[in-house]
Amino acid sequence: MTVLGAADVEAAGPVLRLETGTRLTPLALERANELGVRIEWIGGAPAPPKLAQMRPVPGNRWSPPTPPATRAAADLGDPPARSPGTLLYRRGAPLAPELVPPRAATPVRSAVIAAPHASVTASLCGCGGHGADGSPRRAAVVGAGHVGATAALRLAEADVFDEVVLLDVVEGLASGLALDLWHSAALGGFATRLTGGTDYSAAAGAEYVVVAAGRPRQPGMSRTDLTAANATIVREVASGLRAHAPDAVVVVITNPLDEMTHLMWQETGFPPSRVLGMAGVLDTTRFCSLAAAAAGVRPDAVSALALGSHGEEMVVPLSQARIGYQAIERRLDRATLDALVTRTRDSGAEVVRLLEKGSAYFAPSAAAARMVLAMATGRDEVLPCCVLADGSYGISGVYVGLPTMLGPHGVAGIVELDLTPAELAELQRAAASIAERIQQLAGV
Ligand code: TXD
Repeated sequence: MTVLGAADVEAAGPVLRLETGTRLTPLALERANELGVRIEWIGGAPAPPKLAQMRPVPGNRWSPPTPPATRAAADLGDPPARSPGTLLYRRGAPLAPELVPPRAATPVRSAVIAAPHASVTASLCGCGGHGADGSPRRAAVVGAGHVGATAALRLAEADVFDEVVLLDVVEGLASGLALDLWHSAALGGFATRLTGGTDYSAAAGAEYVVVAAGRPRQPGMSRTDLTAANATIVREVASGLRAHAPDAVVVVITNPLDEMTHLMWQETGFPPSRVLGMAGVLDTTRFCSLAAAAAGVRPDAVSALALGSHGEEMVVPLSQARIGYQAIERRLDRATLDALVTRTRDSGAEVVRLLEKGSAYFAPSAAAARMVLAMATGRDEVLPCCVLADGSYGISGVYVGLPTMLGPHGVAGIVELDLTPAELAELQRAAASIAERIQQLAGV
């Protein structure tokens, strides 16, 4: 197989003709995009990549496109629009085109201002709101505690929604915090209106709901110690969402994450593509930061993903991790890597121990906001999310952390990476443990 680099692209002129079987490095693709070099395949387009296969979720609107025979360089990878999250791949590295679903009909910013039903907030400030039908774009966050309030602020600061609604059982808490957060809008430069309350009817029409209601860990507690208390809360929240936000995509944060996400799916009765959990994005960013410190590079130069469960059975497949374009296993020795994975797994407890009261919330809220914004802006990102396994990786019927293509309506597909047999076995063991714990939920 011939592999061409950026220098070959630079020397090619306006058109680069490639024999089938020739590969371009990601940098070469980037360079082709930058220079506007058109790429033509002699004898047909390349076969889909062996590295990863993607399964569409049943009932989802997306299905994998057939690769065209001739593809312009821009179609091979327009970095900002098509790259998956920097958590998984180096910033701007193009996702293999065969894995990229067609861009969803996401409303563009200019549609906001032109929208006939533009709310005062949006029309005054031009925030990126309004759905395809011109209705205001709304997100909700249930649980106005540390994670919830911070997530609401992060969502507002992104200036994508017309309104972010914060809900909590404690009278006055959500409305007080929402008012306080909204008072920062002029300084923060966002137009999203923050409102708060106790009544789920305020979440009506929300496209996305982040659920951060529930007890956090205290020092010495495991995540599963929270199961009974938080299962009651999740059931209550699910009933509110079923009644008032039946079309929302729900992002669960409440611990124990895998079990609570499964419970939310069961209790809402929503399709699995609209119920997902946040843990992998957090665990991944923790690993990236720790690995970056060990390697002496920027955290966003590290690409990796944390799968499996949010806890003891977290799986960080090192075969998929990179620093820049170099396999992480070639950059850091085995002992260092093992120590990094262990520390990542224990990071939540490490923060809990230091805080002495409550658990982490800055990184968790950033992770939740990242998931919501990936969906809301139609960035076609692949992020590690807790999703209902569909047979990929030989796992089905259980919520577990897997690489997930996110679309505007939730889970667009699960990406199957070429894991080593040991990594695959570890992932399957994690799923089996989660399945056992889910069985026990029925009695809680
Ligand atoms: O990676 C992850 N998924 C996590 C999970 C990372 C960090 C925190 N994680 C979990 O999120 C944590 O173990 C908890 O289960 C939740 C929320 O953590 P947070 O630190 O925000 O807890 P707080 O500050 O105690 O806030 C919880 C809020 C509080 O204001 C309660 O009044 C509210 O939840 N609450 C409710 N709101 C609405 N409806 C109901 N029924 C309800 N019950 C409690």
